[in-house]
Amino acid sequence: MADIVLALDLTDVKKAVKIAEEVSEYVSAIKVNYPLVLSAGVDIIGKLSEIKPVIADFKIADIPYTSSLIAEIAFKNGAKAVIVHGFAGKETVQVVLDVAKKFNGEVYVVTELTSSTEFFKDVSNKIARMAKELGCHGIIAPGNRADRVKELRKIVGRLKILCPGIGVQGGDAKAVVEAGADAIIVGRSIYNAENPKKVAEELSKLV
Ligand code: 3DU
Repeated sequence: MADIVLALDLTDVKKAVKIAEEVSEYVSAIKVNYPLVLSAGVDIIGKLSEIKPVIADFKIADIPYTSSLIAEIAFKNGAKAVIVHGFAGKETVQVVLDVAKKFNGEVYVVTELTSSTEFFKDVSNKIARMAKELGCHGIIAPGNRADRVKELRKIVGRLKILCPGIGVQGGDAKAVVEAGADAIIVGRSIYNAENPKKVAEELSKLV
């Protein structure tokens, strides 16, 4: 049994909150990204946290100092977890982890993007190893490539694997869960559906 994380990439704040409320019983967390936070302001993290734990997907990928400031803002505003790009390097991931610890928060590391293989293919496994060695809580793995999820599972052991790329991007929910995902991250297939609640319910039965 896997969880569903709602990727709420809407720029209409009212609609975002409405959908989060509608599907809340079927999702374990809400992932916010730049489109919503830049539209609504950072307070949206706290607001959505009242519905479900929020994962701040800022794909932090800067020098350690700047990265620590971004993580601090996310956690101070109520995020339960942040997402950091593994390619930014060990020092960056470590400072983000240090900030997370202060807030009892979690850190997920992007190993490779669903949309790109050309550069990531050589570093993705290394990033996964680093995430495990540093004691991160999990990784973000490509849900549109179940074979990669399977390989990454072997590397990260019991770390959590969260997989975007389901539905609109072509990934199959059942296949990635069988490959070892702990959660699927789903955005457009839910929030653009005529009946988001129904889609979330169906997905929850599937995984
Ligand atoms: O394709 P969807 O609408 O289900 O949204 C997927 C979300 O996951 C979206 O917020 C995107 O920024 C994020 N994501 C990926 O799609 C692929 C990745 O490799 C990492 C994050």
